[in-house]
Amino acid sequence: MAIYLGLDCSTQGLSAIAIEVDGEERRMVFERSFSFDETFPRYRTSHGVLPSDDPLVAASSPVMWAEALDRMMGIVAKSGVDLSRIRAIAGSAQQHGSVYLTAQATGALAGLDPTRPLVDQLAGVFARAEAPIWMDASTAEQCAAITDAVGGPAALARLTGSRAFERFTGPQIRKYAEQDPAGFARTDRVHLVSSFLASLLAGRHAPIDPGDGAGMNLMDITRRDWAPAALEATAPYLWRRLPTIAPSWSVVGELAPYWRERYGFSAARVIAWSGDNPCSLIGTGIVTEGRVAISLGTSDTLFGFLREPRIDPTGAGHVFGAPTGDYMSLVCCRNGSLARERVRNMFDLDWDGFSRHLRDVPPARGGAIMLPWFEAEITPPVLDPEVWRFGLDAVNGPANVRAVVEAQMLALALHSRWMGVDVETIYATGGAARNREILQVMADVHDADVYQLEVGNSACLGAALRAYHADELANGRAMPWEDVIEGFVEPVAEARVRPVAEHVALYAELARVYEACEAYALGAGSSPRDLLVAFRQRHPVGPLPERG
Ligand code: XUL
Repeated sequence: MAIYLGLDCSTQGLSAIAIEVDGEERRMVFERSFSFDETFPRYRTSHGVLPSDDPLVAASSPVMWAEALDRMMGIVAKSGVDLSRIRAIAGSAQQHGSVYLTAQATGALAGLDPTRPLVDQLAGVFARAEAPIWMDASTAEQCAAITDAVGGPAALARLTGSRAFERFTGPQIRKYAEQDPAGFARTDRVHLVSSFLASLLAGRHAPIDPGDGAGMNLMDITRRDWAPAALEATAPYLWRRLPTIAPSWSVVGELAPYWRERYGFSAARVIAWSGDNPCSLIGTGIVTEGRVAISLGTSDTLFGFLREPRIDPTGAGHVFGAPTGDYMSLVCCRNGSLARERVRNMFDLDWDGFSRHLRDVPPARGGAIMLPWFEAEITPPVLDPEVWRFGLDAVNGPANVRAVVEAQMLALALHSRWMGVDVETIYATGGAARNREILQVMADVHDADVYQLEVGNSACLGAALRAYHADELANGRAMPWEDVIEGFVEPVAEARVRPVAEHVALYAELARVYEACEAYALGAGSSPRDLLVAFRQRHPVGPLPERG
């Protein structure tokens, strides 16, 4: 019976899932996660991010990711999973983050010594000690310069699938090349987090897949290859510093001797890694059009499957490659789990208390709106973080808890309209998808049935499923994706959350108030006061519990 291993290097930690497949019989045989902050305190990360004086800057440590990979492979080796049956390994990683390697990296990757820990062998490999990550918002200037050079936001979006975004790798590379030309001159290869970790496993430079490549503002979205105009607009001689782009199912090579000799793994195939959202697409079973998933993780994302690329005319969303060879649409809100956590902590709650507060307050109560921009926001674009409250004070715990969740759901709904999907079913994934009260708000705002999936970490599961698919393909068996995912991405039937008609109607009205508040806060609309007052007149406010 074959076993496939999926790894997921997220913002806050590393996970592994092993699945076993024997024809119709399929099951998960191993699942483990650890957080970077707790496991590797010496890197001084908070939620996986290095300390920074500039609130717009967010970076992490590529050495820490390497150490985490080494640790996890050691855990898998001792877990009792039969290593000789692991046929292929694929991975998922937070998108957009970049790792800058020197020319020494090629030799170091090829010559990893199994008798010494991985990180001890990476001295001299990094041209830059830190890796900017997707939470970075410090490249507005570089975004503007790249946009100009390519012919405007619409031209860049048509070419690469997105207008310029601060967190995307191209603007990050341009900033590095401008601010540290010596460091950039030392840079022989710029990897994404995904291709960097795949390179460590295979002992050679791995390609970037079109799922993650599309998050760079550098890849031609229709040709699935580097876009020369975007490369030129970004940094000198960039073409020779980038890995190749290859299909998501590419076999990078065999697991390097380091892993086999140090831990006893067999010569499993290493499959190209992809981004966490493209992997989640597979791990939530979205391999056809018309369904969407919402991932409530460090970031909140909403994504769906596309046969052809479709560009968001409002400039908020993205088109990425899908690991099936098709496309996916995505919107990403940065103030996801950390914003929920901020509100929870503000009122001294645990997650049960948070849920209780959500239950206590009726939907759309008083038309209250919070814009939870605790940190710079991606969707809508906000570089000066500020939390706005309309018809809401900062002291009532229950009202604030409901307001933060409602705002997050309303923002996802508003900014995903361009996808043109008539959402009937949503697959919910990510840590907060365990919370039924949050899923009820999701169902009511989107007027859709919401399903929780049996496996919570869909990015990691998606990676394991991609390993299975790619291994079969390499053996000459092209499996339909429906067959690949079967038995693994089952929604928990009893966990279906249905929309409540009365709430759906209320949220349709509240969405207009939300939209006006957002436009006002962004300096693009007049005061939402009249709308809010009218909402309150139609829906008089009942008493509010004073808890919190
Ligand atoms: C997607 C995005 C985040 C990261 C981290 O564009 O920036 O979802 O992938 O999860």
